[in-house]
Parts: sequence; C-alpha cells; structure tokens
Amino acid sequence: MERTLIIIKPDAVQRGLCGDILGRFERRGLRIIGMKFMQISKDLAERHYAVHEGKPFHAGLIEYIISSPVAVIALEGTDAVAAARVTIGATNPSAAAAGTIRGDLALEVGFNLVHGSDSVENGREEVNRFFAAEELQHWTRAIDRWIFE
Ligand code: IDP
Ligand code: MG
Repeated sequence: MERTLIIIKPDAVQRGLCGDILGRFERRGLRIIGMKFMQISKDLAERHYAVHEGKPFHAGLIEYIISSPVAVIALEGTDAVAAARVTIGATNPSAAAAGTIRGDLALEVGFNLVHGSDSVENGREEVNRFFAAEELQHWTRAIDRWIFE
C-alpha cells in the first residue's frame, strides 16, 4: 500500500492545529503507521528540501521548518500520496480550495501549515528518512475493511 509523509509544520504546532490537521487525515481513512513530535535538525531539513536548493525561498524555508518542534506522521492507504495532497490543498493557501487544510486554515505560502509527499517514490523515501524501521507499525485497523476495498 502507498505511504506518504506528513509534517505538521511549526506554524501549525504553534497555532495549536495538530489535532485538527491529524483528524482530517484520520477521517479521510488513511492509516497512521508512524507518529512523533520532534525538532528537525538543519541537516535533516537540508536533505528533506534538497529539491528546493537554489530557489529564492530556500533559506527561509529551512529556517521556518527548524524554528519549532513539528509533528511527523507516516500514513498508509490506497492512493495515499494523492489523497493526502488533495486534503492538504494548493501550495499557496490563497489559491487553495475551501475544505482543504490550507484553504481553511492558512493565508500565506510561507506559513502553509503542512507538508505532504508529492510522489509515490518520494512518499516511500521520506517515510524512511524520518522513521527508523522499528518506529513504523505494521497493523490492521478494525475499520480497514470498511475503508479499503
Ligand atoms: P508543497 O509543500 O505544496 O509540496 P513545494 O513547492 O514543494 O510545495 O514547496 C515546499 C515548501 O516551500 C512549501 O510548502 C512552502 O512552505 C515553501 N514555499 C514554496 N514556495 C514558496 C514561496 O514562493 N515563498 C515562500 N515559501 C515557499
Ligand atoms: Mg513539495
């Protein structure tokens, strides 16, 4: 089954939105397989956002993501990557649809609350970057048979 990495970013943690954001993914039907509250190191931030190196917002992005603890969640499910991205909404919250996390709760691209992996391959890689194998649970929920066909 597909995996995706969700980061509840510093602004969401500071604003007390962890529960609301996590609840949206849970209600969507995605299964939590890993979860922790952590401070991202500069080194880990650089690796996670390596694809944005050289862009004008890169330095600010690194400062932002290490500026406070974050909640990191590994999710599993049918089309987990695309489903989570739809639930998150467009990168710039001012353009994000109502009903999405960013469309409901944010206004600016530099404070867009949440990260979600953008491809199946990156989902797998990012989960492995943030979680050791023993931090991930292989389990079946009682409700899985009512969510996964
Ligand atoms: P995504 O989070 O929707 O996948 P990306 O394009 O991968 O968006 O950008 C990663 C993160 O970098 C964004 O979520 C946002 O925090 C930040 N970012 C992207 N573009 C800008 C910008 O133009 N100004 C400030 N921050 C930006
Ligand atoms: Mg991205």
